[in-house]
Amino acid sequence: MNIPNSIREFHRAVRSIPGGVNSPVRAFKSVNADPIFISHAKGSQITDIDGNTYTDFVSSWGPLILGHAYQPVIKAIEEAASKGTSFGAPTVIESDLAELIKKMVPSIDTVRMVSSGTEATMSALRLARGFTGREMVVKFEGCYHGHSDSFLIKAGSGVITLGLPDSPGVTIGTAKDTLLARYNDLESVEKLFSKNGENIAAIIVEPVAGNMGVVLPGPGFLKGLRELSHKYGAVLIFDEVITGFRLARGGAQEYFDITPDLTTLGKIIGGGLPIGAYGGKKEIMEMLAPKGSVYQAGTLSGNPLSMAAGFTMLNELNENPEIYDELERKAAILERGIKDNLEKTGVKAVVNRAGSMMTLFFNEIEGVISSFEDAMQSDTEKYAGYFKLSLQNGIYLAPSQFECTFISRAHSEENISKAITANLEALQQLK
Ligand code: KE4
Repeated sequence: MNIPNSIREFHRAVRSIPGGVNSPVRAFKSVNADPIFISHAKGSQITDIDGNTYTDFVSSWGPLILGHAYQPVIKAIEEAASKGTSFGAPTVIESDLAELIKKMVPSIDTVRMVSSGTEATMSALRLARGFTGREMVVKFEGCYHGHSDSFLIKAGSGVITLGLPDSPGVTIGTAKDTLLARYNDLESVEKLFSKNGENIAAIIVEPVAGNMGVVLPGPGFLKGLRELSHKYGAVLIFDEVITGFRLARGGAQEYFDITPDLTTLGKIIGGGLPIGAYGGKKEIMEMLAPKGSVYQAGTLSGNPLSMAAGFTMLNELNENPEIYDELERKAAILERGIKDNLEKTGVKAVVNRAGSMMTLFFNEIEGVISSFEDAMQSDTEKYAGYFKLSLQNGIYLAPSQFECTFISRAHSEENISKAITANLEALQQLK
């Protein structure tokens, strides 16, 4: 890889920014490589500051389901910006986006906009605690819900990517209220409830896990969580920051036909601008200030530029549901091609896919990867080699074994075919 400008800029960045990046996973540490600095992107193509162009399967970690610099989104942002960037006062576009979210996700009676997925999940937990008067939360090993203290316990994404089983700075007082269960293991949840049921405010779950790599819910898992939360009076929170509007117009809850009490959202609903949101049952949401007593606020919540970008992107998805069939078709072709390549080369790996999100695990497990424990048996060194070979072949993948490959509408058949060829070349060098 010829990236002298990125290397120079990284050496510059580390002098002013911790680790040279504003989010850890971007540092390429777990793939033992120097990070590339991006100049620009359009559609499925992303170009670094050395002029190397790649087909992008990171999609800014999920938001860009219609591809980079999608013209109607850019136009909406330009028009909004020309009228001012932030007012700290209500605007019409906030209701436009809130109503569209309600229409696409019927379990959401009202929704509060915030500026990140972390803010959304942190606020949803506070709301669930305020609504139930209880203190504990059940989360799952390997699931990542952003970096608020209560969730940095055996979290996924950058926490496992950097091998941090949990984070310094999270107090014992906080950690004691976070109970850990195993994904796809209902018994592990039932045990927690039988012991602490009367003090568990909420279960929070990624309905399809994307932060230990893609791990799908097994048959009955989500339904079992729904039943348990009903039985014990806990709030069921679906963290759909990744799956929302990605797996279906109504997200994972439509895809699996399970209705949570609260849903957290992000990524796609901001069209690539800073965003988060949480919403759900009216009786719960009404506890939020200023109507209720649970406090949450934000200077840039409902920012008109993020609202304009998000509304434009969601509206496109809502009015063109055939997009999901197209994403499914393209992702299935990529999955099939990779599986054929694994057959051809004999490389031991597992492909997990849900719609247009997937992960190739370099893992010798026989059968399905269905838990954090399974995923953690993956060979991260081999993934690092695969990542670098792919990059050399013009394919930009997540710089971590424990993230997602995202397919967008902007990926052409040719892009997918090229990715399958590049995958074969990389696997042949790895075997
Ligand atoms: P943000 O605070 O990063 O907007 O959202 C946090 C979050 C919450 N819930 C889920 C299911 C998420 O996946 C995320 C953030 N995802 C990671 C990557 N898997 C963001 C990338 C990064 O941290 O740089």
